[in-house]
Amino acid sequence: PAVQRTLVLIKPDGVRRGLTGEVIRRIEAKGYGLVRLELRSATPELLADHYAEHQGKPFYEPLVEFMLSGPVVAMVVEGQRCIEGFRALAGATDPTAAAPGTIRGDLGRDWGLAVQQNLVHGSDSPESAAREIAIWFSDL
Ligand code: DAT
Ligand code: MG
Repeated sequence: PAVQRTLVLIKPDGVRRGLTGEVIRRIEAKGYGLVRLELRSATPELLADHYAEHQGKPFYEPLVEFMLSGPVVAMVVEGQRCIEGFRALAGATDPTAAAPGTIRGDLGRDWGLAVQQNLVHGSDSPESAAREIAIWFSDL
């Protein structure tokens, strides 16, 4: 089925910088729907699950520390091909390289830190989306 759900996070830098509304605006302007939306505090256990693929990488510890540095906005977004579509809205992982017009390209930059503070997370495949939605919203 072409209608998909994806897990979107506004990371602590996005919440701290007051960009929550701007990110939601872009998702809604694209025509995607919000299934769930919650201000949440991550935990080390939840992040170990969420970022399981990155455990052992040099940026893993700073990534987890960053994700624990403040609240995040967790969302389940729905729409036709929204997994690929939200990744396109978000732009490349490195905010310096991310294209203008994208969330990371327009609003993010390199802060010279050990981890890329790039404002948002979006699931990268249907398998990741199903896994991540279950991690953040155990009733879905
Ligand atoms: P994405 O968030 O674009 O899916 P990812 O899953 O490869 O990227 O990495 C997860 C997060 O970890 C990413 O948003 C920022 C951080 N990160 C990834 N690669 C990094 C690197 N080489 N140096 C610093 N931080 C990195
Ligand atoms: Mg990823």
